Amino acid sequence: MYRNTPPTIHLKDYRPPEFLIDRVELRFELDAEVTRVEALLQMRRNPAATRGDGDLHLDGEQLELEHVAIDGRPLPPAEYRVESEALILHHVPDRFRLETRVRIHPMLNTALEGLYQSGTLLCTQCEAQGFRRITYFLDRPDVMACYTTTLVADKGRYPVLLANGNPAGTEDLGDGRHLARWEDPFPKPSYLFALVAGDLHEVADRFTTASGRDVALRLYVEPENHDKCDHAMRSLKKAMRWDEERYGREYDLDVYLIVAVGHFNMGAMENKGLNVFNAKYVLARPDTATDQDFLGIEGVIAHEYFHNWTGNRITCRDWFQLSLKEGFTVYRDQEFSADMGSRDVKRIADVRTLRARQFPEDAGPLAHPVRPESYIEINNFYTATVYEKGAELVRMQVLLLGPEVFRRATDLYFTRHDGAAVTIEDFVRCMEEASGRDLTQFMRWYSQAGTPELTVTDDWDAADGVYTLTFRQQTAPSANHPSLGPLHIPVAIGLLDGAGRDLPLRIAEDTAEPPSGTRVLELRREEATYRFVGLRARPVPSLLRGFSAPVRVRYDYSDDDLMFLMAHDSDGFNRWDAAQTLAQRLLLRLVAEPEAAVPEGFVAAFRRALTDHEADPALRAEVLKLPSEAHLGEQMAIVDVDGIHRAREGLKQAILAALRDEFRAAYEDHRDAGPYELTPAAIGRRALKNLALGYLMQDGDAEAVDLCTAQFEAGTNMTDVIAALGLLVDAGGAPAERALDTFYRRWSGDPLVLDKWFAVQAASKRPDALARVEALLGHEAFTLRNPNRLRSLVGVFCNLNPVRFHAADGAGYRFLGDRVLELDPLNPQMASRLLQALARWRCYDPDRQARMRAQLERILDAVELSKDVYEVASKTLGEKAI
Ligand code: B3K
Ligand code: ZN
Repeated sequence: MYRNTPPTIHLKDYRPPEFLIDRVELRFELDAEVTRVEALLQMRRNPAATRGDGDLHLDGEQLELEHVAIDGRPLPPAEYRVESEALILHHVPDRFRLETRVRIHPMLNTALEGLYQSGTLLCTQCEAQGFRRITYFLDRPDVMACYTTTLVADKGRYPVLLANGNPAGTEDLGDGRHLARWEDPFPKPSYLFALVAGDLHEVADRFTTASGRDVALRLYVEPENHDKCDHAMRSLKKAMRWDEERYGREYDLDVYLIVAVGHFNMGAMENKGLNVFNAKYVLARPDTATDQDFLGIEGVIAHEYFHNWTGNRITCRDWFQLSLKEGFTVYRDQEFSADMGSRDVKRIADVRTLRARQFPEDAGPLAHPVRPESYIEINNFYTATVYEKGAELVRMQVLLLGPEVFRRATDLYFTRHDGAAVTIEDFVRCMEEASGRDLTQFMRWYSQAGTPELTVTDDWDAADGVYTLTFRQQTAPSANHPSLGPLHIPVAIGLLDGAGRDLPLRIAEDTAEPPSGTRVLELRREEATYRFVGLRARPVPSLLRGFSAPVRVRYDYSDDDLMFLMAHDSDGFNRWDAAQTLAQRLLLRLVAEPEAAVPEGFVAAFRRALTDHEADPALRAEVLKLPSEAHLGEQMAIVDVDGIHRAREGLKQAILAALRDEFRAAYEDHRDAGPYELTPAAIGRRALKNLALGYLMQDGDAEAVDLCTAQFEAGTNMTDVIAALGLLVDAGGAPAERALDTFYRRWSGDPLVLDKWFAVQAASKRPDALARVEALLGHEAFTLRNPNRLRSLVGVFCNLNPVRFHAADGAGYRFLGDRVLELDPLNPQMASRLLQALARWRCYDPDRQARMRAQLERILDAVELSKDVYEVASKTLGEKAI
């Protein structure tokens, strides 16, 4: 907790560690109240380091030191100093064995960082800097060591004892306690350390690697969840096979363990050989989890598994390089999911996320490059920019190199850097060497904050049959982030003829046969012009196909062009994007002119999309989903909160009035005929059916309410049940209350399902949503101490219910301020995440701005603040430029 300004850490200050640690032996006497940790570290001076003051500085927080010795000699107090975040040993030899013993208190650990209690389990979370809450250490990723871990605990309370690596024996200690030893032969940074102890149910399976090694796979869950593990285990095996086939990467230990815990700050953690997961990303049964939950599990299981090579075997030199592992691993999991399901649907979902989370971040006070240059609290940098934009940077490199060359480049990366802690330059250098290309200019993407804008103009010369496209790129500089000059941007484009077919893309200078279909243009200058020759008529351009670069494109399409692309573009992503642009444009017009009519052409285009029985239902559902209120707000200089809500609800109403019969038919045609299936086709059918139900419920029509109630009552799968419940809650009245009651009675014993009950109420469109959310804070099942519960009520209200959160009286902001101040002493990471709902405060009208600002100032005035919240509040207010 900080009273004064906490220090800022800079990338330019990076120095290699003065000491290295070759071996780590840990012994834990586990107990929820008091755990003792003995550490034995084989240390030596780093020959590559510049010599400091001769002292050894070890990181440590909230540790009670009981014993410290060097080479077996206990140190007298004159030879060391304990500070609040360090243990400093004076004048240590060049090579020595350090022994420490500390006491820690898992039960009092509400920050969920280090060793903590979740239910009756004990578990750890060390990334980024949690290991220093377990023992004194050089807690930085470029110190890699081999670990042996011994766990001692009560046999009754903690029958299962897990740590990283391979099992290396167990013992009954005869006094009611037992012991388990684990050895991890692969050097790793401390952030990948993990242990778990508790009464866990084990689900076992096996995997034979491509080279014939046998790996034991085990999933550990609390006993009542034993029947919700199949999907996670299947996902793991698919991910293991995929990484062998696509990247030639095999698993390396004898066991792969995943533990599901109920209290977890984020999604999951890739600890070597022992992943710890938020239960939300493991447990699923069709009656408890939605299709999106199932897909989320598949993606996160794969993501953590892929980290074994991209993150664990090869790790980050320092935390500024976080995107080295996260950007690449997100790219890998996105591609895995695309291969497992529908590629276009996956790309649409990923771009939706990027635009909804990363673009606003990049345009606001918390903007930072994919490789940040400074931070106060590293936990604040696990962001959409580092993860999602980082993945886009890898995707662009794949596009520039082509898949075969990219594979050669990753082979080189894995061979060259195995066992090392490296930088983003090291990664890009492998791309350069494998391809022979110069990516110096491309590297700017990693240092440039802000979303580039690409303005496109065109010209048609009918006499010569030449179509000219001119691209102008610009990235707006901001206070802390200058513009670094033009970026190297791959722009995939197509040109459509009057019948909607792709034309050959012949540029005057071409010597080889040009591609017909898609051509990737590589922009390198502020402005670039391409002349396409040999055309008979003016084509319609399809720009940035597949979203080939994380930029905003400005091109003056006519509505007719957009409808044409919606119907004909061979690029599935751009068909969807054309529909989004069309709807966005109409919605923004309706915000400005509430009385404006909905053009007949728009309704006709929606009708075609809805009734196009040839098209994949999943894609149809995506096309028919209107841009979110938050997304529309991002397009306005001053967000008109109520105007946007009114326009969007009004347009849905108008679409329903015109297409009611078509929606009814779509609903009927896409009901599940047989038992629940988790195929892309079945998921797509349910998506379209529930989208249709959403439109049908738009005017509170009694027949629709009956249909919705019937779906809620009959539903055997959670996808259908929760979709119906959400719509009933939005409609309000007795049917909603009855359904909420039924749902609660049925599911109050299942925390993950109960989270959904909180979430649908927090997302409600009803004017009394905040009152309800406030009342739910007092509900017996609510607690601030469980991150999932907190996210489902407070997080959903503040982030996914813009019209109620941004109510003009500022009550939503006060509510948020209260929660942040209440939460900060307990769990700074969660408090700081929550506070980010105010990041875009400058985009609102003066009244709302003043009210948001007042909350930010009130928070900053608090006597004691965590670094996490201090950093976000101060940067958001912009008072202290960092
Ligand atoms: N590497 C972890 C995230 C750790 C967050 C620490 N605040 C999960 C992941 O990205 O796979
Ligand atoms: Zn990750």
